[in-house]
Amino acid sequence: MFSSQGVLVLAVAVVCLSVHGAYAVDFDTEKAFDEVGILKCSMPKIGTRVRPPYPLPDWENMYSKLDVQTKRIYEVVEGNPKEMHIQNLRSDGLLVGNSSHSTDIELVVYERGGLSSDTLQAINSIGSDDIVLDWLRDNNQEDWSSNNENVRAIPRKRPTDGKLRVVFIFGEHGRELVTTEVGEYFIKLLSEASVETLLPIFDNDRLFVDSVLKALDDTVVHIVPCENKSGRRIVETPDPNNGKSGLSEDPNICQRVNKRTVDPNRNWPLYGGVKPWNFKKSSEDGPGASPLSEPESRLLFRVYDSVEPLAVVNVHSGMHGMFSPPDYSPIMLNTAASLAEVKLQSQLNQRWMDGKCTVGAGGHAVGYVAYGTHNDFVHTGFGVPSAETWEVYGNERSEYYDCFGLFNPIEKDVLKEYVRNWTGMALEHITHLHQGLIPGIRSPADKFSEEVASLPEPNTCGLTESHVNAMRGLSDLALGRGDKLERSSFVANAMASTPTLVMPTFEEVKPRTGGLFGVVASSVQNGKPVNGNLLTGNEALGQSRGAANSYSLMMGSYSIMIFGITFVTVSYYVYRRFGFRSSGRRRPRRYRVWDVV
Ligand SMILES: *[C@@H]1O[C@H](CO)[C@@H](O)[C@H](O)[C@H]1NC(C)=O
Ligand SMILES: *[C@@H]1O[C@H](CO)[C@@H](O)[C@H](O)[C@H]1NC(C)=O
Ligand SMILES: CC(=O)N[C@H]1CO[C@H](CO)[C@@H](O)[C@@H]1O
Ligand SMILES: [Zn+2]
Repeated sequence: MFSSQGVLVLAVAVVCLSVHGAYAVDFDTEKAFDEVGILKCSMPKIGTRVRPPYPLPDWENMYSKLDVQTKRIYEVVEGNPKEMHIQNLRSDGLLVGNSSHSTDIELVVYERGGLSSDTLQAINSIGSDDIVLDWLRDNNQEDWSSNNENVRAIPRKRPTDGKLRVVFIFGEHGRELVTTEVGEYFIKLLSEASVETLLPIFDNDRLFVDSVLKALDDTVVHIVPCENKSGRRIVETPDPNNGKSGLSEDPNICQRVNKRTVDPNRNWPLYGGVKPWNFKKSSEDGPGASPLSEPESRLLFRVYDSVEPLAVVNVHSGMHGMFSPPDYSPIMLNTAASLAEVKLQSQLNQRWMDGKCTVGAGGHAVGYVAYGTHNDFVHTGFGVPSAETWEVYGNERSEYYDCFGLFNPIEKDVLKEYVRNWTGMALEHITHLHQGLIPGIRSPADKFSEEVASLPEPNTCGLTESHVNAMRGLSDLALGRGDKLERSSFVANAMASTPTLVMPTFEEVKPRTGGLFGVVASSVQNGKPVNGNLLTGNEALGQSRGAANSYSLMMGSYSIMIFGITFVTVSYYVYRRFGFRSSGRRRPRRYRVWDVV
């Protein structure tokens, strides 16, 4: 004889058992963050739920298909041959079986006042895929995939205090249509940049518009309006499943990866091929056959190698955010440049996005760590001092297959406002860079400017007490507060005491599943961090050896299972007795259904 409650509990037990089989391991991120002292940050969740049938892009009146957009961009550039140039670059990419996979990108260059011979020479001498193959041959990929001490940035030929060379990348993921709209508008606005055209963007602030134009006089802007053309074409292909729920296959509009299910933002050498601990086979972020195997990554590598930019912005959508490296760790870099950057990003966020953006380390702010990313390699491999990821729009309350609405505005005036605001943001970012506000770019690498020092302390993801202390010390130094020597050594100590949190990888978590209530004790072996371990900066550097701290970072799979059964059973009885009550507590965003960067 079974009561209905009994049947329910039995069903729950079966579900828990099968979930337990599928995900036999878990890693308690929250607990790890608490142990290492990561400060809580602002992660606003933006959006409203839309029910099926889901909206689809209006290609006639609102969004533009790739070919239409490309044609218009050529027209804009050809209308201003003195200041603009466009180059089509091809990569034959890799050979798979008997077929080769090639792709191409457009590279738009803008230099106010006229293209210099130096600029044109850099563009015209962008090398072939051989540049990439030579680098791969000359560099040990095991060093890069473990980010060890042999890793070296490609040396620069140009100084970092001359012309400001910046690169903006749009359309790395096909479904993020709003990004290519921002790119096209940015190109158009640059082509006719003047006091008259910029005043409406900057609220008629003449003084500020003058500083923007002054910055542009000293800047070369490089724009890739659509990095992933084939991914984008899949998204544009009509699909009978589009806009319907209850699908057995992902609709075209949800396409992120390229045709070979490789994500071009996991195909780079830093931590190349490393899978995160919670990697799922079916997931969207395949790293590819090997680092730089994909034609898209190769093309960008060739561009950076020749242009030698000082700043790169990689524009995505799926949420509102502004991130800096690293993507591979939830803890931000503790350098003057990173700390200044998050202060400036927070200011931009208030001004242009009413504070909707999550600001901070990529590996924290998006809710997951990622390996082999574009920005981490741009920062470490090309030594680009400022490598930012911008997430320009997201409806985080949209349903799973509402990919158009999740990644893109669905109303025309909203799209216009986002395009305008992020273009303003881009111009203001360039102005900051030109004014030397990010240390190391047209300014000393270890100092805050007075302007940055005067900005309020940001509520930023991936900061610890050490970051806050370093930020305060650097501000005191810039504003002449306190004893100079004492403050300098305070900053040095704060930076040296930055904790490191090494997240476990897929391979390392797997073998540790054994044991009832399995708890993984972490330790330091010969100064080498064992993954899942929490180390201080000094320990990670191997200066403090053999400290055998034990933390229980993992909840064993059995405890999850038993917890699950108990929780659901108790919840059920509580529900029967008292009904649901809204607790008003926001669940922190962690692991999203679709990846955004
Ligand atoms: C590749 O070409 C060779 C020779 O033409 C053929 O024998 C082989 O089956 C082809 N492989 C694939 C995967 O098509
Ligand atoms: C765009 O910027 C304006 C002016 O700063 C601001 O009022 C508006 O709310 C911004 N739009 C969004 C979507 O945040
Ligand atoms: C992300 C993406 O779709 N990239 C693709 C761009 O186009 C070529 C053509 O197939 C693909 O090889 C890339 O992977
Ligand atoms: Zn993206």
